Amino acid sequence: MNKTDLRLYFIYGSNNGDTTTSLSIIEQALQSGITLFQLREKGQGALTGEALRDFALSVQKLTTRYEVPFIINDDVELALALKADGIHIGQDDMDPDRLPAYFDDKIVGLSVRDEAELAVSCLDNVSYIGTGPVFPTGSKDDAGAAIGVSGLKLMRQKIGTLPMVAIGGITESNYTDCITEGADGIAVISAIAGADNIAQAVRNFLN
Ligand code: TZP
Ligand code: MG
Repeated sequence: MNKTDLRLYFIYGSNNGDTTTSLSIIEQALQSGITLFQLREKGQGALTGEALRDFALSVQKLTTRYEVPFIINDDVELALALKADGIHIGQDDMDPDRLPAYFDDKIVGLSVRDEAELAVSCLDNVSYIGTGPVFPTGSKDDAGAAIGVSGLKLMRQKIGTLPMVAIGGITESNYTDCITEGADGIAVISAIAGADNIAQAVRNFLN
C-alpha cells in the first residue's frame, strides 16, 4: 500500500441499521477527499447476513466510484466475498499471518495499541498498523486507556518505517500533533460522522 492512503482514513458502519443516512455520510466524506475507508459494523443494531452484505455492496459501489480503497473490519468472509481491497483486524481476531492467500497482495491493517501488543504481533503480512486510542474516545467501549501522543511517538520509534495510522479521539484541533509525532495519517469516526458539515470537516483535516 501507499503510505499516503493513510492520510485521512474514515471508519464507519450502518449506524444501527440506518443505512440511508450512513450511505449519505459516507458519500459526502468520499466526495470531500478521504483517502481510505473502512466498513466497521459494530454495536447493538449491527447488520448481519444478507442485510450486511447488501449494505457493504452499496458502500463498495461508492468507494469504487470515488476510487478510494475499501477495507473491511474483522469480517474475513465478507471481505473475500466482496473482493475488498483489504481487511483490518484486531489483536483478538485472526492472526494476520493466517489470513487466506487472497490477502497476500491486499491491504492488511492490524490494531497495535502499544509496545506490549507490538511485542506479540507478527507483522510479516501487515501493511499498516493502527495505533491508539491516542486520545479518549466514546466510539469504542473496549478501547482502553489513551496512549497520548507520547505513546504514538514511542510506537514510531519501535516500528521504523512501517506505515502507521493514529486512531482514537482525533479532532481537528489535535490531529497535527499525531502527524508531528510520526503517524502517516489519522483514522476517525466521530469527527467526520458527527460533524455538522462533513465536507468542511474533511477539508479541515486535509489542510
Ligand atoms: N479503535 C481504537 S479507538 C477507535 C477504534 C475503532 C474509535 C475511534 O473513533 P473516534 O470517534 O474517532 O474516537
Ligand atoms: Mg476487530
